[in-house]
Amino acid sequence: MTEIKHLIQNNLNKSIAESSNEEIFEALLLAVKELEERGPAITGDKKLYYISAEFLIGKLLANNLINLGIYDEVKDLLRENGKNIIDIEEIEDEPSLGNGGLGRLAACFLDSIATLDLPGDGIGLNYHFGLFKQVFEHNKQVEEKNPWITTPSWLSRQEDSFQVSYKDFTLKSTLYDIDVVGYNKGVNKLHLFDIDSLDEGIVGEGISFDKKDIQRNLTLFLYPDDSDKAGELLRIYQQYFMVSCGAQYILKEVKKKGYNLHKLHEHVVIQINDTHPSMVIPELIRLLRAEGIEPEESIQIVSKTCAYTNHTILAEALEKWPLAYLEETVPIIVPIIKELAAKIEEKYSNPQVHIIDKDNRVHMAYMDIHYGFSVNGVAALHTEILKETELKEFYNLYPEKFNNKTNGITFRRWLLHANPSLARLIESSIGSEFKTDANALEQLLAYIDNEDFLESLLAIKQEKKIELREYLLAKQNIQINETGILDIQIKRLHEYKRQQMNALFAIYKYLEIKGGKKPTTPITMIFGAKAAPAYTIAKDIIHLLLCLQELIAADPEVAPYFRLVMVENYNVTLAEKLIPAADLSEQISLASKEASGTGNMKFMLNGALTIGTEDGANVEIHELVGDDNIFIFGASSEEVIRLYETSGYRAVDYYIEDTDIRTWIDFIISPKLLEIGDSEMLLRLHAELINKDWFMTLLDLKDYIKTKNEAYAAYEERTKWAKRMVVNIAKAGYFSADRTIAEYNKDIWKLN
Ligand code: GL2
Repeated sequence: MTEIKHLIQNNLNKSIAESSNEEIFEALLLAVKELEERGPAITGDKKLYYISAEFLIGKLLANNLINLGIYDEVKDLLRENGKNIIDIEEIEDEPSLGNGGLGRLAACFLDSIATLDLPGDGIGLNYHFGLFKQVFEHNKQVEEKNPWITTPSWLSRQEDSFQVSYKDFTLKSTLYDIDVVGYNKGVNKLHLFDIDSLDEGIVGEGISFDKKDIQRNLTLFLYPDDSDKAGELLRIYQQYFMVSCGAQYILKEVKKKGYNLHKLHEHVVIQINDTHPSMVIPELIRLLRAEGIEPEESIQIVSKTCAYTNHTILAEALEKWPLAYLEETVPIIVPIIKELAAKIEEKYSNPQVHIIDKDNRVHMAYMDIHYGFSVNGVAALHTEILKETELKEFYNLYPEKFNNKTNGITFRRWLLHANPSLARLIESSIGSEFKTDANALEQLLAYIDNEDFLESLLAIKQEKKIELREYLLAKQNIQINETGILDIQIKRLHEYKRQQMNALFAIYKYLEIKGGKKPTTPITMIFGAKAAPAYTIAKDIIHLLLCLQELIAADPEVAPYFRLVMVENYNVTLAEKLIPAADLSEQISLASKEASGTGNMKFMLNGALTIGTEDGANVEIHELVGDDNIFIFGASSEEVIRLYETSGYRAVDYYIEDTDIRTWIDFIISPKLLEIGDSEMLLRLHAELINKDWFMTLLDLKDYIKTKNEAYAAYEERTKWAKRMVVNIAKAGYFSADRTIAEYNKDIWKLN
């Protein structure tokens, strides 16, 4: 009997055939954990700590079985006993520890770090109810808590515990670890800090709770509503808890290994993922001083240990905490922050680079840049914008600190697990090298004229659409048409990502069909997105999409040709079903605003063609696949930045001057939609688009419609389309997170 079979059997008190799917899932989870415990811990002289508010890790069972190299064995074993591994995978609740791309990136990175055999752990928080669960009621988003921690669980409680001091009280941490197993390699850890005094019972209606009761609410939710002061303070409490526990844990490990704290940077590198963990800098300085290290030296040590990744240029996402708020919550590090700020003020007169601004707000990113040794953006264009525009003054001071690390994704989850049929086709064509070296996918270009290969590729896409149709029908009672083109936009809801532009396309298409112009191939548009609970316009856009879904489905003149659906509670699990089935990948952010995007890479790898702006990593996708294999439209980032600088965009001008645009926008408040929807929400969105439109929807709308019609027409030529799919898959190797992590290690971390 093989090891895994033995372990599963030990955890069941009956045969596999007699056990329920739930029992098998639990036995498998325990068996996998046991194998991981036995696996080799990855060690080395220097270790990375990746600190992040989010780790959007997705379900772990299949992922870990794949990485342990026993997925097929377990699948066969279950089948022999009349069980289907897919049904067992369904049992698992998806961990709710992330929000979007930034959190998913952190998860892909942990996978690649372990796979490349680099010693590197994640540090974060154990949010019991995660982000939130999205449900739709009356065509509106409603938020509910999302409990995901079950027994047994991937979390293993540890002995380590630390004190974290706030102004009025102290909290004692507990630690839960999740194993991170690399592909056929060793094991790192994801450390999630928590408190025992948490009280899940304080959550009332929806996701409401007393934001001031920190000892009971600290780790309830990721990104609790910060639209009022209590919410902002709670976020500071959370962030400081994460970094203080993290820093104490790091120093404990270093001391245990007997390293000299004066040489911390030779043994530790801390990657600060966006600004949520920035307080690790003053906290680590504080702790080193408590260990007896001189004030100035402690600053020098920390500056050689910390590196910062910027993930956005959106001003509202670059955190600036009022100094008064920090004094109210974490006074213990305020003198250090002031000291760090004063040193900069002494050195540089330019107020644009000062950490504390004239309104007494602390700019977390600026602290990271001054007191870290590396600053990176997440795609080539993004890094250029940081250097030339957003962080220009800092680039002038420290050109040597700035570097680019174009994002990547783990092909284990996004190809091997999400699309095993495609992985098999690839393997049968070019061998298995691509599983460990993604660049080997380029060999697929040799198959571009191979009719059998192209047919197989199209057949797999079709198979995935049928699987998706069945899944959505069973899980969400959503009907989609598996014949025709599947056009998908899945990502967080934000005006800069311009789901509203795609909604206006839907309105245009609906009216065109009503006018008698029927598409030759049926069109299915799928959306998936959560809106931040306090983001009013984002919720209005979801409302519009859901109203359009209802309107179109109920219209017999249109429904046979055109469907729009919005999946509920979009998450990693749904992404794994949607992406392999997609034909068209919507990456339509306003140029300059999407730092990178990573969904774009997942779609490409699965043979979807991109319709997108020259933004983020789309630019690099475009370069790799060439003009013929992508649909690019819209204003360039230079044009957009100029328009912002000169206040040269006025949505109302488009509305007044272009009758088409006016028709589509006014449709939002047409009797048909007002009958279905909430007039306040529709009227507000209508007014917003005409009077504000901060992300320039109308600037690119017509070009978008024209380009999407071209893409739909191109889809009709099936063989030509299949060849384009080949190019996209073949060129996706560059976007392996293994490549990204190898670059981080070579340029920043320098782990052996
Ligand atoms: C993001 C960016 O918006 C996104 O473009 C990028 O791909 C990811 C990962 O680098 O980071 N920044 C951010 O705050 N979130 C992102 O997804 N939430």
